[in-house]
Order: sequence, then C-alpha cells, then structure tokens
Amino acid sequence: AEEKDWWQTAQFYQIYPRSFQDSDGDGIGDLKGITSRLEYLKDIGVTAAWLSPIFKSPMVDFGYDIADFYEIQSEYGTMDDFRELIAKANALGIKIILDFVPNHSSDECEWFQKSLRRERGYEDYYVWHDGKLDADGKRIPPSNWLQAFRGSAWEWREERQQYYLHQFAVQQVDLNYRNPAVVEQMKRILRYWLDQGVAGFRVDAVPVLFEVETDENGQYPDLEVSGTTDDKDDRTYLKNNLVENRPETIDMVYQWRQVMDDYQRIHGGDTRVLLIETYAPPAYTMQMYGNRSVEGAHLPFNFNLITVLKQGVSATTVQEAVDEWMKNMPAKRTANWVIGNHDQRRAASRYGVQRTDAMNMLVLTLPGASVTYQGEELGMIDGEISWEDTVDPAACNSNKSIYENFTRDPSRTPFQWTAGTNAGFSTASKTWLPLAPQYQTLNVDVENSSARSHLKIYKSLVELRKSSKTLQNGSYKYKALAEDLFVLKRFLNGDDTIIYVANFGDKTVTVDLQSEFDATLPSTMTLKISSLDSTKTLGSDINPKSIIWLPV
Ligand code: TEU
Repeated sequence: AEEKDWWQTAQFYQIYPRSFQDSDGDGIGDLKGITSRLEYLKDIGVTAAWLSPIFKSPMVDFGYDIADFYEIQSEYGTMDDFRELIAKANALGIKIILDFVPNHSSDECEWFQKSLRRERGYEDYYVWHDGKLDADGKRIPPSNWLQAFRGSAWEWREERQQYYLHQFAVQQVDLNYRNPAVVEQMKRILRYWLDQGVAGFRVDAVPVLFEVETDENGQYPDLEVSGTTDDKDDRTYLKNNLVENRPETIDMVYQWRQVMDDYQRIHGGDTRVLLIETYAPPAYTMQMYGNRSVEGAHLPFNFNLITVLKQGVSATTVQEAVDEWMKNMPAKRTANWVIGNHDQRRAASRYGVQRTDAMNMLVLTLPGASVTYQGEELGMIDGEISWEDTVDPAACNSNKSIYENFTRDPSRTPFQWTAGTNAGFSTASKTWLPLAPQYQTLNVDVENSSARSHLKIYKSLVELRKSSKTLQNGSYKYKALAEDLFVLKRFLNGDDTIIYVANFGDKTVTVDLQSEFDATLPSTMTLKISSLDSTKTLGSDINPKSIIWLPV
C-alpha cells in the first residue's frame, strides 16, 4: 500500500467554540479557552481540529450568520488570540481547520446593506426578485420555496421593493453565485485565512449553494408541496434539483479545490484540505470528490452512520450504512466516518449509551479519516433544554409544544471537563446553554481516573490507530454476521490483522469467525452486550465483552 497524506488517516475533531472552554467568565467559550485545552486534544490523539465559525456575527445561528468574514467575533477573542491558537496547535502537531460558510451572509453584513441600497457593485450580491401577483393582484413571494427553519425562503424588503432568498433563517441571506464578484470575494476569504495558517476548511451547507435560474418569463418554478409546514420533515419535499444538489455547485467545489492546490503550489507546506458538508443522495455527494479529470473535495463528509442508522441500530443497518459509502465511493478516494455534529442529537443518545464505545471504535477502525464531535469521546449525552432556555433558531421558529422536534441545543451544551462548577467550562453564574445534568459523573477528570471508561477506550484505540500500519493502510472486509453482530477485519501483508467485533443487540450471540473471516481465533467466540439500562453509572454499563478488538 502506498504512503498516505496526512488528511487520509487524520483524526479530525470538531470544536464548537461557544461550548468548549470559556476563559473570561462570560459563560461563552472562546479562543483563549480552546488554546488552553490544546494539550487535551493532543492527549486524545487529535491531528486536526475543525472550529465551527469564529467570525464576526450577530449570533442568530451562533456564527453560521457571518457579518464580517474577515474578522473574529469579539466575544471569542482577537486576531492575536487566533494566531496564538494556531501557533500552539501547530507546535503540538495539531492542524487547525476553519468553517467556511459560503451560502449566505448575515443581514448585518456590509455587502447586504449595500445591496439593499443597490450600491454599485453590490446590486446582485444576493438573490433578489420582484415576487409575483396572485389572482387578486396582491404581491406574493416569487415561489413557494421553504427555508430550513420553517416558513418561506423569501423575505420582502421595503427599501428595495423586492424579496430576497434565504434558505436558512431570515437573517441568513443567500449569496448570489451567478455573480462572478461573489465567487471571487468568497475565494478571497479562503486565501485570507490560508494566509493566517489554517490547514483547510469545513464547508457549510454546500448542496444549497445554487438554485435553478429563472425561466424565460423571469419566474422561479414552484415546487410540488406535500405535508404541512408544521411537519419536521416538511422540507423533504424540497429534496430535488431545483433549490439544491445542482451541478453548478459541484463545479464550485472543484474551483475551491483549485484554490487550495494553487495556494500550496505557491506557498508550499502540507496539503490544505476541504471537508464538505453534504446531506445529499450518494450519486450527488460522490461527485464532490472530483472525477478522472478534476480534483474536488478531499473529504465530503460521510453522514451515513447518522442518516441510515436513524432507522434503528443493528449490525445489518451498520453494514448498510458502511456499504452505501464504500460501494459508491470512486476508486482511489478516501473514506471518512462521522457519527455526530452540532446539528444532530448526541451520538450516545441516538445510538444508546451502551453503544458508545462500539460506535467510537467503528469510526476509528474503518478505513480512512475519522471525525469526532467534541464530547463523543466521553460519551456525552443530550442536554435537557427547556423551551425558556431554548436559543437555536431552528427551534425558536416553532413553539413550546413542538420545539423538541427541531432543537439542536441539546448537543451544544458546554463541554464536561470536571465535576466542579459548570463542569470546569466557565466560572460564570450562568452559561449560554445549561450544562447537561450528568456532568458530575460524566467528565474528563472522572473518565481519566477510572480504570475503564469511554475516554480510556477511545484513547487506547487511537494509540493503536497511530501505531498500526494495518489501520492506516490496510485492506478491509466487513459483514453483519447476524442481525446484531458486526465484524470488521483490517489486514495488511506482513503486519497485524485487526478484528473489530461489535454486538449491537442485547442478546448473546455465538459466531464462527474462522470460516467467514479466516481469523486465527478460537473458532467460536461468545459475545455479549449488557442490557439497555440507562440508570447504570458510568463504567458499569460497559461490558468488557461487548466489543473486542485484537491484533491476531
Ligand atoms: O447545516 C446545514 C444543513 O444541512 C442542515 O442539516 C441544517 O443543520 C438543518 O436543516 C437545520 O435544522 C449547516 C450548519 O451545520 C448548521 O449549523 C447551520 O444552521 C446551517 O448550515 C446554516 O448555516
């Protein structure tokens, strides 16, 4: 097997800056806080950390609404703080990756203010439209498109006497990628942050970058509607190629890759990477990688372990999720594995706490890059956020009786460092989101000092991953041997074979690994997983036999 580039075997870690570490006691995480915790990242083997947006923002969507793409949000720190963070991270061998949010800017962005006034050069920075007239001659939005947070995707502005498009909140205005000035501006932003020493970008909400063009009458087509706007899945009717998953978007990703490669060619240094957020059908997502003649994203995120496993966790669904990526991925590309992020409920809560280790280990043993969302290594579970404490725009746009279907707050609660005040996250009397209730028993300190914990298992696996050529470069074979039992074998000529066996169910299963996996193991093994009992304290719910991995 050929030598891999750094990102192909990287252990990526997503930091949600608002909730990682507060250094100045305002209840909000910040850059100095992250810098003070870099040794922890080093300790758990992280090779590259991706920071959710740290740029100037009114924080309607907690940084995914950027008012100035060239500035740091003051509550997070200064440019000097950022430089210090990069310098220390690099000294520890950790690369820093920033979030690039290309689809929209905040309505407080100066570009939008100029566009509102039709200032020269900014007239077409956003997607503006007159709207249309209904049967009674009343003005209505240009089309029936919906935003991700419920409600129309169009907003009227008196000043301009036009509607603007917003695929997310009203304050997140869609940039117009059919305007070359916008395309150039956004590339400038990429180069600006590369100049600051970042190792690449996680690119936000890519599939919605482009929408269909207006027709010969200057109109946007309506979409076929089903369901009501109160349904969580209402937006699924938008799953089409009119407002998302357009070919123009794929080409833009290829152009951004060119920016990365050109930069490296001119300035040298390690490969600058692009990680792409795409919740899209495989046929679309896989084009993000590029094709025979052009390079695309290094890694389009693989969300199958989130989306496919929504139907329930069993070895057969795990196999389905892994298959969906490996069987669709073009030759010579690198896979990656994600089980959570700031938009999803906590992995431990979704899969069941007793499957925490099985899932973490899966992510770290499958071929390719691994991605860990802060707290997954501890088995952090969802916070409990009342309607009164709810701040996520996706939920605030709903109401007290249904907000839990939309809220993303539970996976964004402060990181749990210690059993002390605010879990060691902050000295403030009130943190921006309440702590998850279990922090006194579920935190870094406790898990580091117990003989066996999610964190310890995570760390020992990371060590194996770092030292094992098999895990880095080896071939693979995987299969669900029974409904509940998933087996993955990694092997490499002249090196150790590693076998991952996980029982995702609650019954004892007896399997024959010898015939299926040609493993030099006792010909039958009995594997058992403890029963689903969330009242158990940390440690006791981890059955040593639940997961076995071993060099043979
Ligand atoms: O998410 C875009 C996305 O694809 C959705 O999953 C989105 O999170 C969901 O529809 C909301 O209910 C990205 C960011 O990860 C997310 O945090 C931002 O809110 C969004 O883009 C807008 O920038």
